[in-house]
Amino acid sequence: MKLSVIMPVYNEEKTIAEIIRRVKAVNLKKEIIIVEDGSTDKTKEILKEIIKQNDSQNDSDNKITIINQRKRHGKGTAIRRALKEVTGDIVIIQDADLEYNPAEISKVIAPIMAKKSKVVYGSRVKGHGKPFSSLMGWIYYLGGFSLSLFVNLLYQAKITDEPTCYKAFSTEVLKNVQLNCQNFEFCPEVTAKVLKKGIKISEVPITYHPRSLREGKKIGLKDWFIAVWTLLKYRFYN
Ligand SMILES: Nc1nc2c(ncn2[C@@H]2O[C@H](COP(=O)(O)OP(=O)(O)OP(=O)(O)O)[C@@H](O)[C@H]2O)c(=O)[nH]1
Ligand SMILES: [Mg+2]
Repeated sequence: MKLSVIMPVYNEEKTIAEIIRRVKAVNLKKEIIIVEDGSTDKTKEILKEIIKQNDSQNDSDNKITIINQRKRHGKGTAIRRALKEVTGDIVIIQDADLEYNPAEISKVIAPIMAKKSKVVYGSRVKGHGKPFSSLMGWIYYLGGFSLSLFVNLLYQAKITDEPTCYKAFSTEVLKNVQLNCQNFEFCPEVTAKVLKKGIKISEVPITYHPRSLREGKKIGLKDWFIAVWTLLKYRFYN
């Protein structure tokens, strides 16, 4: 089975080369689809260099496609754009920072490979057992915890980590979800629509190394409210 790794990228000059190296190191046949949105730092130049090197290596197990958009359109738009290029059997979302560990991708997609699940989320809650050391870490933890609770109440689900980045899907399922998201509401929208189709979301424990807003995190409080609204909207309308 082939894996498609979708990587949305905006201003990640510090981590983009390392995250691509780590994803390539995963021992699976895969394609990496990167959507970069007019970054204002050196991300674009670094990506150009990476694609040059990758093309010269002619590594058919690690095909990299880079889509450069002129303007910032948001993580959700980037994922929807990348989906048009997907040729693999399984899709996973991989952020371009180092918060999630690509060495755990095989573990996350294993239930899909084994045809036991169609959708699997990597759960930081199951992986950690306890929240993080900083105040900011706690705030983000509680934000995520409350969204998971809300999903379980509204959609009769049983998940522990709704806003996790590591969301893996059988391609056929993801391509059949009609997505409208532009920004970080990709997570609540896809969760809502998968559950509404009656598809079970399985979870696998994963580790997490959170970064701060100062270190480049772009999601914020506003996105929590948008997530709540998105979950309500898709529960009661369309
Ligand atoms: N192409 C694109 N990527 C974006 C945009 N905004 C954020 N990203 C990328 O989306 C990923 C997630 O952003 P983060 O700021 O790390 O947010 P997070 O808290 O990890 O968010 P989630 O994992 O989405 O819950 C990173 O790889 C960002 O570079 C955007 O406007 N366009
Ligand atoms: Mg992140």
